[in-house]
Amino acid sequence: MKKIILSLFVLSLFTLAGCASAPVEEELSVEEEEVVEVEEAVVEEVAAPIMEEEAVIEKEESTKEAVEPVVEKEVVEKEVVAVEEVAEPNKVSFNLTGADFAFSQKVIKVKKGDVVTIVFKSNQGFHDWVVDKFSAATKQVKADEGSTQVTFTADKVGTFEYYCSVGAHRAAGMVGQLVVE
Ligand SMILES: [Cu+2]
Repeated sequence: MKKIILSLFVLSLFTLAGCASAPVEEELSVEEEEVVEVEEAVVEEVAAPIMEEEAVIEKEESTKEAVEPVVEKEVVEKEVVAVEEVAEPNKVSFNLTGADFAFSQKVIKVKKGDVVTIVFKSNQGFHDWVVDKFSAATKQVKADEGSTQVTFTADKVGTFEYYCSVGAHRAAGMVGQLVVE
């Protein structure tokens, strides 16, 4: 009887072991595969943002390379402009008088870019001082009116006639030459 009970017990153990162990192994292996798959997915998920970051960095670098030379050029141009703006223009002034029918000075010489001021007064009669090329003209003044003046920039090279615009004074010879060198 003991042998039969023992053998039944052993048999039932085998059966139990067989029933129990086989599914457990399968379940474990399924779980392990799932874990591996999840881990791979996580790696891919983590890797994707890194690759995106690298792409962004490359983009930023390429953008910087494209932008930087332009910015430097602009700065250089600005500096040049600033130097030109800071450079004081040369200022020159001439005192002229008018009479019937001539100016006290027949020739006025300046340099291109000079800021020219003509201080004009009449010693006799009614006169003014005009140069069309620079749209410069004093007021017309009488002998007892004191001085008047006009300022302009001589920004063109050449020889330009200045004259008195009163009546026929110009035709009468009330002219001179503004020479811009
Ligand atoms: Cu005149």
